[in-house]
Amino acid sequence: MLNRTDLRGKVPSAAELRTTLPRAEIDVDAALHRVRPVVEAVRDRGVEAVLQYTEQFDRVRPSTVRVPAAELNKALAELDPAVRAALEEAIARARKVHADQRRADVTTKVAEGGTVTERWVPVERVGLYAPGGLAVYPSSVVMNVVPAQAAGVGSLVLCTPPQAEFGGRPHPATLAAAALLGVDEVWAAGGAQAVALMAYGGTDTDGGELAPVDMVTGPGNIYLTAAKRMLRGIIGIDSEAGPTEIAILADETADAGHVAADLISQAEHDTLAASVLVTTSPELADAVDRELDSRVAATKHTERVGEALRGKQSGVVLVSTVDDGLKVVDAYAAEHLEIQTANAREVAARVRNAGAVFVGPYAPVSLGDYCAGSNHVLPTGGFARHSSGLSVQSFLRGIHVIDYSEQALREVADKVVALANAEDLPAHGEAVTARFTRGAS
Ligand code: HSO
Ligand code: ZN
Repeated sequence: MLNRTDLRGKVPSAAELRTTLPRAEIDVDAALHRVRPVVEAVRDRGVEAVLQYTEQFDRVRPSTVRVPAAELNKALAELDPAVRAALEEAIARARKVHADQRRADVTTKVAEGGTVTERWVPVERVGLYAPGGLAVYPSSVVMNVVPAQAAGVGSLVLCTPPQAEFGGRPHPATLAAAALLGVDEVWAAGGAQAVALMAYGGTDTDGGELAPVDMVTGPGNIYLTAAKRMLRGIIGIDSEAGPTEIAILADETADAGHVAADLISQAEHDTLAASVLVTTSPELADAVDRELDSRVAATKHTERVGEALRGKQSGVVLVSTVDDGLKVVDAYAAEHLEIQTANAREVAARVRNAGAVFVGPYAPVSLGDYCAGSNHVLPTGGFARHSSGLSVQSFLRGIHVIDYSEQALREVADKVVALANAEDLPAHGEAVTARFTRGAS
């Protein structure tokens, strides 16, 4: 069922691998053409334009963009107790991990009387996006809100699409997750119009003020990503999220049923989702194919999963050794990477590029999606070569505080002057010498 690439005995360079390995082509620039008029309309006409596009894309017109607090409380009160307990567990574990990510301010003594402090300050107001569409994502509310709160972000708004079947309000599970996390500002808007509204702000139909944010984070479809790319600069953004990806590095010790189940689990998100198996064992690849045949037929979202697995972005890569497999998965830089080999911990420690690494037979990606404590907003499309997943750090800015005494400045003055002159910027040097020249004011 899965396409095969045979790299046994001949693993190409990382640069070549990047072009050979299966990967979805996502043309965000092409989506920009569709998104630009939406963003400009929201900038110019505010909520009126948001509601116009909401009617067009979501087929519903909410009475207000802001969801009343009573609706949040009602959604929480009516939430299935088992789902509530699961969300509480997910929140508690995520809070535990993210609390440990907080960086302390550091003061470095550079010279006698001269210090540089890096002071970590949270972003003031953040907009978090939770998608609707093919699935509902209360878990993504958790993954966005927890690090922002742990960073100390004072003002949070959650934006998520309204649903026709809930009378123009977002899905109740999403509202309930917001309520559980203590987020009381929720706006019912989706896609590019939501990002534009968060960036520019607006006035709600009832006169309520929707204040602009400094930063927008959270996953969404290609139009949401295009809007984030377009508005970057007016707002900060997290890394651009594409369709989800799972890569599994496995040897003959892996369980074919588990491998198949995990490949299917992420294929369930999207027809463009990528499921890639990198293995030293052709026998395992054959067994996984057999498992996929029966499991794909039996799973709820058969069509979507089948399309994702047959797509050019998914497949099996055969390699001679686990070392070669590591070269392949490093070049691929998957959003999620499972290591299902002998000595999985040791192999996992050698991975250089991945959004998150799942070690051994009992750490499936689904665990990380919900309840591991790790974050599931992770870099896709090979961005794991240079970017990290969402964390407390995403919501902090490091401000350098420079504090030098007269004597400390005097000691380094001639160095500043020499460098300023070398750059033909003598006024830079004069700003220092002015402080030590007689009669200077
Ligand atoms: N695997 C997705 C996150 C998710 N899965 C949410 C289920 N719900 C991207 O990491
Ligand atoms: Zn998932």
